Amino acid sequence: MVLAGLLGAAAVPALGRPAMAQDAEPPGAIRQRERHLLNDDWSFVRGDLKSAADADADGTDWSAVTLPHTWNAKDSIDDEPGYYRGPGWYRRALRVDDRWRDKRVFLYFEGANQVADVFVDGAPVGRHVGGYVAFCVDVTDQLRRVKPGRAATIAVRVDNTHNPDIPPLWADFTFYGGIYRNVWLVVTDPVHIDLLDHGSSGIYVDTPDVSAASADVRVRGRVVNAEPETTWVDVVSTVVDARGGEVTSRRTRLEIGRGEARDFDLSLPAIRRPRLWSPESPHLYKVITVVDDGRGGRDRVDAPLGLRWYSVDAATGFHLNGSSYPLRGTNRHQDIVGKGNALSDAEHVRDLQIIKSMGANVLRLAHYPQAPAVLEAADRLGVILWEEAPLVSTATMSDQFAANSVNMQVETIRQHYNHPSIVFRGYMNEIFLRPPEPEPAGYERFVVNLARRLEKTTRAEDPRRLTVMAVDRDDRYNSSGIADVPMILGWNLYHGWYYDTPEGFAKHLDKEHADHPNRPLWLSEYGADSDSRLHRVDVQYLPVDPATGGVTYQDQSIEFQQLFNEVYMRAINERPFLVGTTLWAQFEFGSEFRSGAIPHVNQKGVTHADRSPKDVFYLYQALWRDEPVLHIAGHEWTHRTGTAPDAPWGAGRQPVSQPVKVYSNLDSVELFINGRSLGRKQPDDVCAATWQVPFVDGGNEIVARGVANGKVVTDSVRVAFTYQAPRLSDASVPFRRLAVSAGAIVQYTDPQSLVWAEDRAYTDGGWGAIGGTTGLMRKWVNRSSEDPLYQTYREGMTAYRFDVPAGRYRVRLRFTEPSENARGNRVFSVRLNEHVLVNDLDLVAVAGPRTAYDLDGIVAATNADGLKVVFDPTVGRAVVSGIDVTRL
Ligand code: GCB
Repeated sequence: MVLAGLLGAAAVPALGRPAMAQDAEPPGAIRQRERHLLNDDWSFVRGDLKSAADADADGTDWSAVTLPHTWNAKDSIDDEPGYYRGPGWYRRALRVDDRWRDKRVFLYFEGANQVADVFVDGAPVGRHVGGYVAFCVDVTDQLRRVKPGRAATIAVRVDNTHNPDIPPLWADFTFYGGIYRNVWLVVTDPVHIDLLDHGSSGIYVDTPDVSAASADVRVRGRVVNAEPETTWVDVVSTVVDARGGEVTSRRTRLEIGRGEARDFDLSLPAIRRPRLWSPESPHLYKVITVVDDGRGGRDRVDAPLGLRWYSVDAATGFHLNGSSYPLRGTNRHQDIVGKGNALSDAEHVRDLQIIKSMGANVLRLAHYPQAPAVLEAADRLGVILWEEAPLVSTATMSDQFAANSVNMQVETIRQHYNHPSIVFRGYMNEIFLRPPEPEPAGYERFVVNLARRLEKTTRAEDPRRLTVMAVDRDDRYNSSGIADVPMILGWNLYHGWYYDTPEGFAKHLDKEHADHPNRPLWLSEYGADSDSRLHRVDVQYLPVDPATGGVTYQDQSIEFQQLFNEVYMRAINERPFLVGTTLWAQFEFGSEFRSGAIPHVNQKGVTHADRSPKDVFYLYQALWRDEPVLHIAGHEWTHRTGTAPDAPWGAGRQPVSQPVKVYSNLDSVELFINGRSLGRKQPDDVCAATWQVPFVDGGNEIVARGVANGKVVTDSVRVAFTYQAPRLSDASVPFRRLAVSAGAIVQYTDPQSLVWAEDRAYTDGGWGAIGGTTGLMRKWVNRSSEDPLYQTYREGMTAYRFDVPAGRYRVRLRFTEPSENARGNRVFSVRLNEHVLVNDLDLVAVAGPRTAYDLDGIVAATNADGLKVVFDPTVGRAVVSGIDVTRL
């Protein structure tokens, strides 16, 4: 859309109602300062303009956008590698209100990724570096040049180009660009509480001493006098309780010269028998600070206040308000796949509610500071936070990188100082994961020194919080000395996923604990990817490659993720020395380069990207919540297939025994299939109970039943089961259809609910592959959303055989070239019995590498031969990803 010409006054939208007007009147009846949300009526163009003045000119293809906005919501999830990293411009008209004539006017951005330059009518008013915290610019002088009632053009150039001096540099999440958080217009009197201290509220509340008996509150801040003469101001800080009643208060008087600012520091009379803040009882007070010059110049800023005290101990973990308090929870990115990082406040709050409903008491904000709405929700709902600066995986050995890193930490601390939910402050994640190549001399020393500097800054800025750093499984953290810098060391461990078996992580933690008995430890990440289209009947650990120590196949089934999390939770519960544990991750999130079963998405979420819980969510709920939890861990496995291998010839369709698991914190649970009880079981130490359930061909109703506090609790799920006879020509089980996911150890359910069975070797009378080896392509598939079907494959087989009865069959074949093979390096022919389906198929030539390619054919089978899909290689080895055989 092209917006013609300069936006005249007539086109300028009216501002909404001041956001704070509905607040209760504070003591002294001074309202909070005027704030207007400025999210509407922006225009956006991706790319650069020659100058800010062009934001006012014709000739650019602007499109209308509403904030929060990112330009990478879609290009980060398409088949094309990479996403746009460069500049984009936003502009908006702002009608200048007559009432602002003697006021100060500011623009407050909650976040823009990652460098933002702000202009008013072409004149620069401020620049901010760093994509994950707020910044504030004073636009008073520029707006004074605009006639009241006329409009100014606000233009913002935002740039998310990779910049070696701005963290984060490389990480497993997408660096979406844009003004992806709220923008506010703030109007104050000339005498006001400072807004320009690193984007903070200007008020810093401390609780130097809190106990059950009493709490000390100290309030610091700075008052600015933009009047043309010296003035006296009264500053009053008052603590009010949840009902608005005054609890304690103190005042002071300041003389402030014209154009000057003065600091104040108020120690309020102690609060006797305070109501404490905890995740179970997140009681909030409020600190209202008012300045008044007695001549109409006034300002007010409110800050949340939660009274709690805590400590950490290497042997006994975390303590809150005097009691041992194991922190159990999760990690979250600000991300919704398809929307990127441009989440509304309501979406942020919903995420926190989900986390709370799972029973988590702690949340690590990975790997950067998150929106104000997140922190407010954590205060209110009761979730302890670990907040961290976005130094991830690597650093640039430059003074500017170090300076930006320190500045980001200072901004984060000052902006979020008053949130009682924040207890932990981090500043690095797996910083030695990807050193620059080649690694410059002195790099390790640089990184360790940067950590020391960040630690020192954090302690100086925020002496009452606890510092923490997350590291990956690498000796370098110990050998370099960086592990000793923070107060707490967090380990991100992926035993059983990227390497080793799941139990390995407990051994690792035990060794660390024994080697460093005075170092408090946190399990900051652990997790496994999953996809609800993938299921594993006999779930087991992944085989470990003896040569590399890595796993040979990544089982992304829902069932493996459950097993993995159970193993971890069992070991976690046995290790009281752990300060905290935070699973990876609460929600699936966008990571452009990722290529699991759902490309561009990190699938380790215990909740899907759309926020629906995976079954494993209930493992945590059962473990962590006191309310009754009873959940069949099979709501995502509603279509199954299988064989009764020992069924006698001619016996018809037999029940097939497959496991069904229930997560519950009830004493005992009874499971039923189609109305028949399978007995009662007691959930184990990780709240799991599993039954072998005889599924019949067709519909099955599974019901779990328990009793909690005298009340019956149930859960149920319907499962459509497709029986496959062990011998396909058994007339008592007329053959219908059989689909196989070549190379897979899991079942795959396609969009039509057809279940593609696990691959297997041919057995007489049945079906399967003759020869060949299986493989898993760790790359996304072009031109299909059925990635998991195409990603697994078998190659080098001579045939797949199906010993079906005589008849006509439709055969659908699914192919992809899994390697970066060039054209001509793999050429093969495919026959359906004697009938040639394709000669000299070269997948790269017909489709390209890693691209879905399908062939269908019809063939007649005779009793003697059944159906053979024969692969004849001309060059290299034949490959196939799926075969679907339907009787016509
Ligand atoms: C990690 C990182 C995190 C990744 C995660 C994963 O160790 O800290 O950013 O997303 O592993 O899933 O690989």
